[in-house]
Amino acid sequence: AVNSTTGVFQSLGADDQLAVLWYAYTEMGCAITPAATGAARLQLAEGLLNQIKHMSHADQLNVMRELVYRKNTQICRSYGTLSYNTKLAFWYELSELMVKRLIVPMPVGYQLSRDGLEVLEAIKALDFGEQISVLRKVVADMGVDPLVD
Ligand code: 45D
Repeated sequence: AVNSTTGVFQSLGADDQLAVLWYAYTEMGCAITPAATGAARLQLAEGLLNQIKHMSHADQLNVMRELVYRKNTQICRSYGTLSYNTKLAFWYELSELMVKRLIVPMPVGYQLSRDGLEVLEAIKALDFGEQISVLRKVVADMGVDPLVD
């Protein structure tokens, strides 16, 4: 179930992937404590997060789309140096910053596509540990591994 859900997630377009991640965050939000994500971990991603925080909303969205599409940019390469859990913590922090309006928010009344809804339902049907596995795989594949590219 973890592998098939991951596969279908990755076949979505960038906007659908970002929207599904957002809804997964809103559903899991309270289950993931900031303590679990680890302040130490976030320090490693801090430079990257600061860089993104200072961009316009349009650029912030672009950066997230480029991470999904693995564009070979400076940001995608520095993201690629992070460990799997730090990548998860990075996305978690981005959604926290969206809530604080420091990162481009979801458009009001945003409608997830049918495919996106299906993937979201598939993720919701998994148990918590499996959900973390799907999310970890998904964010691990984003960005660019600087040693490979
Ligand atoms: O205009 O270290 C659209 C544990 C449309 C413990 C848009 C853990 C067009 C160990 C694209 C929709 C394993 C628990 C706009 C860690 C449009 C440990 C914008 C786990 C504006 C770390 C969309 C942590 C946008 C976990 C901006 C499970 C979407 C972390 C942005 C989970 C979406 C984190 C974002 C999750 C989603 C983060 C930023 C699920 C982030 C989700």
